[in-house]
Amino acid sequence: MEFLTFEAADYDSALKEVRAKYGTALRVQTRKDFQVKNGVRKEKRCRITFYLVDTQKIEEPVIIAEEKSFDPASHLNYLLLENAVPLQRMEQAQKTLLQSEGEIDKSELEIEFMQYLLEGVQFEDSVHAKYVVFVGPAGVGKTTSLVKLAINLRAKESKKVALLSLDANRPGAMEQIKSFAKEYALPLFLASDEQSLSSVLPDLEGYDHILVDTSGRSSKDVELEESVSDIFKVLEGGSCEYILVISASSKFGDLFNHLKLFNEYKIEKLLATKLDETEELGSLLLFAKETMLPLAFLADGQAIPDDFHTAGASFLIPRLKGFSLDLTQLFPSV
Ligand SMILES: Nc1nc2c(ncn2[C@@H]2O[C@H](COP(=O)(O)OP(=O)(O)O)[C@@H](O)[C@H]2O)c(=O)[nH]1
Ligand SMILES: [Mg+2]
Repeated sequence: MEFLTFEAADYDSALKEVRAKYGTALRVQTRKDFQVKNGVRKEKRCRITFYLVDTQKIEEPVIIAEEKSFDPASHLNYLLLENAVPLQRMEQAQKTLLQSEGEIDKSELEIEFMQYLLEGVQFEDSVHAKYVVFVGPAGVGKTTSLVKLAINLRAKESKKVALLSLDANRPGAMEQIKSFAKEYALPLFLASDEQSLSSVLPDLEGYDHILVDTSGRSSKDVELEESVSDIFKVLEGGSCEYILVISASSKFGDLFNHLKLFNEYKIEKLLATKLDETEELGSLLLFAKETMLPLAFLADGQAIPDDFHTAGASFLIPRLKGFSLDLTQLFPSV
């Protein structure tokens, strides 16, 4: 690179003249302002040092698009849709989030929306009772999640864990849990009525946790489940907690229906499955918030035991959609 110098009465004229001679592809490196004597008068001068730039490498000027004025209502609508906030709650969300007087910018609105979804959602990351009963609709992922939880409790908390299946009569169900028990070396006990349960109870004494698998229930087969209810009465003599297993991709209204199917039990917490099948967390989060049932565990795939996590904001927040904020930055360790 070659440096050239040029001198003129002032900086502006020096620049103007070198530009006239060399074009605009030049960069001024230094500028020196000084005075020279011209007879009795002193004259101002300016000397610049400059170099010519390779015009081929000159970057295209960046045209900064004029930023459109921010419209909170339409951005909020976008966030509500992206996260599938149920229609029944849209108006409430709009009222809550757009009421503040004064300007709100995009980041503030996004933070407030995130708080709206998460505030009030409780998390609980373990089980406390001896008998942990998994209930929920058929096919939601009860058996798979129960095996994942058993492996986790054994590996991470060094608990002595056994499985108890009350789903012994349904074709296919028995083979499924037997093969899981064998593959992951988990002790398995079976009971189909009050009597058979009473006979296995003494064998269950030495375990910290017995994870109880049940058959799914739909609104049609409540009566079929009467015998299982009797079994639960026996279990409730010991310490017993119920976990409702729900699918993250279920509709908001259906989640409440699923809870209703088990309303004779005191559901204490939630396990949400199939987070890999949906990117929309609105229904799940609002359901957890409104029922005040803590989210305990999350499953995001079929792999046993890997696709299983204790529930927490650090898992859920980065999965929210439509944000211009980088949500992973809120939880740098994730
Ligand atoms: N994609 C996905 N599939 C799952 C998940 N959890 C369970 N499954 C699958 O859902 C199906 C039903 O699971 P299962 O545990 O038998 O459900 P159950 O009838 O409630 O006991 C099986 O094919 C599981 O592998 C999950 O988190 N994600
Ligand atoms: Mg099952």
